[in-house]
Amino acid sequence: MNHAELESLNQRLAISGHVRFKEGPGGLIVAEIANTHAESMIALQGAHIMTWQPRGQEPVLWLSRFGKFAPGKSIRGGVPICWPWFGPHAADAKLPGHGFARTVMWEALETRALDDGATFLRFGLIETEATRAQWPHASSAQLLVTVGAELRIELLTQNAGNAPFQLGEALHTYFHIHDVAGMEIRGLEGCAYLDKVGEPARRTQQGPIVIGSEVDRIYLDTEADCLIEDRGIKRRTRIAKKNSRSTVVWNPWIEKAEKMGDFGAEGYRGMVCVESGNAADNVVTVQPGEAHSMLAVISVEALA
Ligand code: TA6
Repeated sequence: MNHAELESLNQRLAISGHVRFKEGPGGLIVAEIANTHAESMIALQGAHIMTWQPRGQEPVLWLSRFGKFAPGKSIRGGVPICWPWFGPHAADAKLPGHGFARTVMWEALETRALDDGATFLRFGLIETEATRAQWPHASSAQLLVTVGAELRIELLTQNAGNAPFQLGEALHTYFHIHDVAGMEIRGLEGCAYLDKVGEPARRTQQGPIVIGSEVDRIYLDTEADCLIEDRGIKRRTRIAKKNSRSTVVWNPWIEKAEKMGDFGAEGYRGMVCVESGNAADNVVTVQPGEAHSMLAVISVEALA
């Protein structure tokens, strides 16, 4: 985006005391939000929420210091959008894992200063020949974000065609934690999950999730809130959700993080992914003319 385009974007959508657009890392255009409740940065590429930090709190999202910020490259951390499929493409392994939404350009469609002091932003995925070649359905995707004392993220998919399509999706959220050894995840006790580490297997969660090695699990048929309890900074992060039947929990641990090359040596210790989505058995059929909306609401509270 050239300077004049950035100027026009700010003329249309900047709101003093809430949001302005600027060139961010790697030359990516970002919306910089700063209001009385929180600060946040959202890249237009992928409508990628990179940061969210409520005032007086440590960052809630983890963003790798070793991430590659470049056009077409997925940002390591924050909230990558997995859409219109989750994981490898069901039929064509050459297509990008987790779909294309997180690496293509989205446009800022709307910004609003809310009465409670929060900031609302709406983004739309920009379709191209390349996206239509991967996803030959008449559809649209929008991301509606409210940055306040909570972070509300709604992923809205419309089927504008005359045939149903199967949708896989996830808000692949990376959470900042003090240290993985001092953290538990509650809310998924008793849930069935697909264990993707080693031989794929179906298992049932016994008790809270404690992480001491690679974890890569798709919890199925659950609409439960998840609670990340971080003893290191005495904070509980709550992930509530609507119209999401899968929750993915992931930590790459040492070897996989090293192989990925954008975690840094100790990055895996300071993060965990808890992803609200619809994946595997829970993919969604969107009927012609229908809209499907998945919502995640992230909030933090003191851990007594
Ligand atoms: O959500 C967990 C997962 O599917 C892992 O298997 C791992 O691949 C992770 O996503 C990150 O994928 P990415 O394509 O962003 O490197």
